[in-house]
Amino acid sequence: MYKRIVGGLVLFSILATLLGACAIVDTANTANFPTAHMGGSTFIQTSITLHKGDMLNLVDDAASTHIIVNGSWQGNTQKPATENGAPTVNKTFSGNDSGTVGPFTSAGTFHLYCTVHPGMNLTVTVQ
Ligand SMILES: [Cu+2]
Repeated sequence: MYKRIVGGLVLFSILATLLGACAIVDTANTANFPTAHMGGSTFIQTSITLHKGDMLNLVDDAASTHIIVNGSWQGNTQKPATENGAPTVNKTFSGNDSGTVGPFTSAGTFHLYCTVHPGMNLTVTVQ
């Protein structure tokens, strides 16, 4: 009985160490960069400020597909755009997932939108 408890404790501490190590690796990749969240059909925030060289983290908080590209919605019309100094963005989210776009290496104001949801625009200011 005593042996079983000790064995369980050892196993638990090994698992806790492994999980802890994974968590550290996961956050190290993305923690330093700004994050914009997406809901069911909108960006939760419609603008975000980055520093030159930053990546942009995008988090899909909903069970909703988003396809994020360069350009913007103007009314109900998609206006794809190539903006000088902006990285090419073409990132698909399938719901409750996240991803990174960039890096944004030039200062300026850039526009991203979702091809699925009319009006779903994000303005990225890089300084
Ligand atoms: Cu969308």
